[in-house]
Amino acid sequence: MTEKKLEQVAGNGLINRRHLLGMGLTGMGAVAGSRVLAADGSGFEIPQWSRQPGPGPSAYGAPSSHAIALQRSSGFTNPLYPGGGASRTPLQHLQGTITPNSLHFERHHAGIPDIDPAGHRLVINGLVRQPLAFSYEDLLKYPMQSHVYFLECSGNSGALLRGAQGGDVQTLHGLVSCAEWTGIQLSTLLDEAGVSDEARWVAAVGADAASMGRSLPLEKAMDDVLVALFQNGEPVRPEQGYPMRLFCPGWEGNISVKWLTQLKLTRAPAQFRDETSKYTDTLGDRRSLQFTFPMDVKSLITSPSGEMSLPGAGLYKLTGIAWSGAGSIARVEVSADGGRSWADALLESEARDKALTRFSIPWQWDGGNAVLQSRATDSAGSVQPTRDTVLTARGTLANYHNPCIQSWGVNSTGEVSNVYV
Ligand SMILES: Nc1nc2c(c(=O)[nH]1)N[C@H]1C(S)=C(S)[C@@H](COP(=O)(O)O)O[C@H]1N2
Ligand SMILES: [Mo]
Repeated sequence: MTEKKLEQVAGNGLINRRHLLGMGLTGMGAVAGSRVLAADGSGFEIPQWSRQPGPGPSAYGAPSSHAIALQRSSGFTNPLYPGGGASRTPLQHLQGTITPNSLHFERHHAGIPDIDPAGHRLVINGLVRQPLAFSYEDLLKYPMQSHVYFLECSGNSGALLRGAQGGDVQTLHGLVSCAEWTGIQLSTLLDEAGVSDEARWVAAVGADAASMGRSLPLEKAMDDVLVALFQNGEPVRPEQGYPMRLFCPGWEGNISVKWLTQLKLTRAPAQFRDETSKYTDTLGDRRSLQFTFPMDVKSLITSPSGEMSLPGAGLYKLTGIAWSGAGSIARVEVSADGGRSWADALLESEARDKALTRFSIPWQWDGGNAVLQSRATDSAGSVQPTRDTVLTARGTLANYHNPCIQSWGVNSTGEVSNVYV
């Protein structure tokens, strides 16, 4: 077999991304291990499953029994906090950019309410010309828009600020997902109620037992916020806010209030619990920043990633996801030597605003130690920072909004783990 020459573009084995674009990797072992057939086609056998018909159609599909059983993972649940908790998306096993609804991460403050849409109302009141109450049926009659957007909890990746040891990408970073959200532009509903001149904020409240509320600046409410009723084409799942949720693109997950039941126009923020005692950013001098909504530019290598193990030296395809609350992803660079040298990754999905982007790059592992990192740049020109930069800027009391570069160490036995460099 002829060995094609692989062009190294950065230290410790990073290969030109163009090899993923038709320059080919055949004959190189680890990535393409395909068998060559005899010219007459002999050696190709008809498998058992092609010899008789299988079962017929089904009512609601399920993954192949041969595919890996994908599962959300949940952490510690607190008995003093019924229904509170989170589950995380298995990023290490997904490809592309859309999170299947069954695997979208969850974060609940008082569990999932069992809402009958026939009895649910969305009320718009406060500083408006005429208060309105919409039923689910009313809302279905409005024109809708569909957009692919990521959703990320601002607590995602917080464990890295605290120096977490070990962990896979799901545990460390699984509070981010991406879906096509379909709904009504919030501005349409607010215009119908007639917003008064003195209104500046919208207090959004959910119908869960937590009555979780957040204050949304009117400017954002009139811009790109949706009242979302559908998620990847089907009604929003109960976990995601059925029958309707607020969706604030690019902003911390907490403000996308689920099970949305009230929008009250006000002069000032309501100072809800989740914008005073939680979801504020405490600085080194113990002052706290409030209303830090946008999510920063960020990326992660999802494979190989923490707790995986590489079978042996050879050629691998590194892949991961990148996103930014400020726009689209312009560039992702990858390093295999802990940030000393960088190479551009291939962007495998279209550049969409406030959505996940998939990247890849080939890597020739020589069997020695390596530190794999990715660094994203967004359409606004912001570059993903290192952990040291984040810790210097935010201090050690910060819990939320950690966009730092993730480092995956690979040792000579092929074990991959979360490391700090
Ligand atoms: N009513 C209500 N809305 C809520 C929450 C909640 O507990 N109750 N959790 C918030 C938080 S902290 C996040 S990160 C997102 C999570 O959305 P998801 O569960 O659909 O992923 O919803 C937000 N909206
Ligand atoms: Mo969150």
